[in-house]
Amino acid sequence: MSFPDGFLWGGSTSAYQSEGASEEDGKGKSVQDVKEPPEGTARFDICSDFYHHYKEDIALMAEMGFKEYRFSIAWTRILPNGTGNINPKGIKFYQNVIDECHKYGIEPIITMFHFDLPEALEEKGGWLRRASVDEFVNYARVLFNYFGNSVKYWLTINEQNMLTMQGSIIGTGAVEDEDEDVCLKKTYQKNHHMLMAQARVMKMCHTNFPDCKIGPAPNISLVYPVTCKPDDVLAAQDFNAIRNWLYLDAAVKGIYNPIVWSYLKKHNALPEMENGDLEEMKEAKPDFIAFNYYNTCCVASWKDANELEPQSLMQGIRGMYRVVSNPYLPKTAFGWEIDPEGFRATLREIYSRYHLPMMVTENGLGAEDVLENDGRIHDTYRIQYLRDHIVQMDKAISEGCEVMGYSPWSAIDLISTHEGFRKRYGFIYVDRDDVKIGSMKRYRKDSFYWYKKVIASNGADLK
Ligand code: BGP
Repeated sequence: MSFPDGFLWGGSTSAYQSEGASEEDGKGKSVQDVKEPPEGTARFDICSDFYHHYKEDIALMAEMGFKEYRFSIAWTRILPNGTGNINPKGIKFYQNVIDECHKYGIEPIITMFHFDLPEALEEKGGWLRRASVDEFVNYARVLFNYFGNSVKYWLTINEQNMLTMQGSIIGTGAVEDEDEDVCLKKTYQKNHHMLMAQARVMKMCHTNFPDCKIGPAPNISLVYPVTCKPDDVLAAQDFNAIRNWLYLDAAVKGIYNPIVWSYLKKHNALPEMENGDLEEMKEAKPDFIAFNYYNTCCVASWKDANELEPQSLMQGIRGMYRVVSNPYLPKTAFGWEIDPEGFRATLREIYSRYHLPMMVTENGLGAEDVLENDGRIHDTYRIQYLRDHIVQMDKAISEGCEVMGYSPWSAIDLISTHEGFRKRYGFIYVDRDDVKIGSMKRYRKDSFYWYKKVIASNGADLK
């Protein structure tokens, strides 16, 4: 067992998926509040009602022995219109949450932005406008001013790569245009603004709050070639660059990944930049790399493609690669491949590319858990999933990877990005479903008791 002393065991949530109270105490609307959820899935207005249950929920996290709790701040609770007036009740709420964590010795780890752009900004054009850089920097300044002295760990943007590659599924505004190349350009223009915003915020953090640590939080997972045919290997390198390295090369080294750059250039889709942008990106340095990991993916060269058109950058790019399923991996009930060894491979790869400490900010299994009559939830499949991943993380650490913490998704049940409340991830069951708001009572799942032992033994007892 190789987990270092002080290893940050904990769990994650995001504001828009857990808090609810979407119109309470002066909160403004975010893009998540106005989107139409897929049929049969819950709206994001009540969620797990963490807003009213945070004391109880954090007490349960403390009972599990959490060393950290990673949560996000809703931009619209702090600045209801995205810019302008600060909402004192929003500040108060998050100060209460932070204080409650400290009460139990839990380190709060805050994501500044987790998929919930203020609708007022989206209406003006959102991240497509250069002004979005200043808007995010302004919001981050408010967060540092109020919470910079009580929160040590900060994450800038959750899964910027997923926002870029599948914004329409997440509900954060897909770009639309009849011309595919124009769509591509707009997509990467937004991405450039996020990269610039992140760079400035990392710099601001280090200048003004030298005791704080900050990093990006993309979703990183290795892309495998479907065979050892050189064309498949090149296809895997292409998708690795587009899915993963673009985001970390920019955040850590301040450079644009050359494979992505040449692909954008070929399609006349290079983002517009201002003088000094690339220099600013180079000046900003993260203290660690936070990343979310669920599964690897597998690609084949486009040359062997059949007629199927990829629908998104996540499925493939005509002429380059297409995503295929991996015949060696089992799947969850929701069809997600399960690949613990891929987790280890991903940790190794990130560490050998960037040599920065890593923080795992999401990893977990979504399932339709059943609350038994005796109030128990036997989520053995989740225990199995987490155990297998922890074993591989342990190996990666013993092979020299620096890992600071592990924060599974999710600390408590919450609403999935697009598959509703029935797709549960938590250690703590919340009594509601997609149609009916139940008692909202909290129940400890079997994984709750299991994870408690894992934390108490610093990862030694995984039984
Ligand atoms: C990540 C997001 C989370 C979370 C998780 C599980 O991409 O950061 O917000 O939702 O995935 O995904 P899903 O909810 O689609 O099952």
